[in-house]
Amino acid sequence: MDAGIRNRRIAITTAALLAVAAGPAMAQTKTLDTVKARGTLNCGVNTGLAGFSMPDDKGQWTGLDVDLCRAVAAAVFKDATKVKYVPLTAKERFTALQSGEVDMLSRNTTWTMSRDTSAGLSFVGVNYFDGQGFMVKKSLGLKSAKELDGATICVQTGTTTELNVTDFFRANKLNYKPVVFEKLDETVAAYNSGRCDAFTSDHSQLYSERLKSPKPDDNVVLPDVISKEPLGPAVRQGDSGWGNVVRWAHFAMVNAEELGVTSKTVDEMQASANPEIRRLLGKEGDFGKGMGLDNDWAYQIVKQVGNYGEAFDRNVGAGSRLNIARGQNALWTKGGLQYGMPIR
Ligand SMILES: N[C@@H](CCC(=O)N[C@@H](CS)C(=O)NCC(=O)O)C(=O)O
Repeated sequence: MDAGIRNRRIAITTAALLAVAAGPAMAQTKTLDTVKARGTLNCGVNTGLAGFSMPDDKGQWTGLDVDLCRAVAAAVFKDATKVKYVPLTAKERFTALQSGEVDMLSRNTTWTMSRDTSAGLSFVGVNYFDGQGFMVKKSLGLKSAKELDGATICVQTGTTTELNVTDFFRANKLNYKPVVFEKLDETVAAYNSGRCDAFTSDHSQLYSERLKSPKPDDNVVLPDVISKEPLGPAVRQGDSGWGNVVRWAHFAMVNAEELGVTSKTVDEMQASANPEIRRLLGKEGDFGKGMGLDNDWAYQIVKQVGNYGEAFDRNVGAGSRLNIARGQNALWTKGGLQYGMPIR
């Protein structure tokens, strides 16, 4: 082998080894260390979406997305209350994450390729599988979105919703007139006042807004699902150590549900002989340490926030006013898509 090539190979190999050696350590000195030093998690959430993220009159936030912020705080600080909620509109959310104003986004945000690649974000999971639909006045007597030819449709800017609605009408060779707003309140108000025939958004949001509307029963959500909207948390690109914390906080909740570990049973489950439960709860292995946390990281999540099923039920499911069926958000063992990667 020619000496020049050999030297180059050695140099490349050395650089690769150094990168591998530096990789995990570097990742962990980023957001995780910043968050630990600050003592609170800055979590970007929706400004107010029932079931997902909503402040009450005392400023207490609840919702499925809020619970993910709480889970991360429980894993990092052993205290789910150490969260500063930063309400963000659809348009503001990505700059807030990119600029460092928030450490993570947990805000009904669809994981798309452009956002995950060129927008500087990194999606780390899906905490709610959704799809876009339409809400219309019951008095119109419509049965399907394909009957919306010529309709005026209220839509919010800065969302995937805008593009999907264009695609849907184009693909079905139908016409429509978009009325676009920057804020959700304006969009919904325009629909409620009769300025638009339909309001289009993710199905979960349609149910949430229907509930808030002056006369919920006057509105129907059409059965059509015109897109895939995998909603999930995102972190900044290039911060994989921090991404791991958020990703595994979600998986811990899903795995806990699958293993039957709830906020009520988690203490007694610490004595379980089931190896999967023992690893989840930090009784065996160093799974927390591998992320820069203590090994009871998932115990704290389940104890303080609950498993995924508990969070789903109380926020959006059978135990909530929204009463949304588990559907695609059921565990994979029950015909759904929620699947926690194994802790081992
Ligand atoms: N999942 C879609 C839509 C998410 C979204 O932001 N929806 C709007 C309503 S269509 C919303 O939540 N608005 C609340 C706000 O901007 O304050 C996306 O990621 O683009």
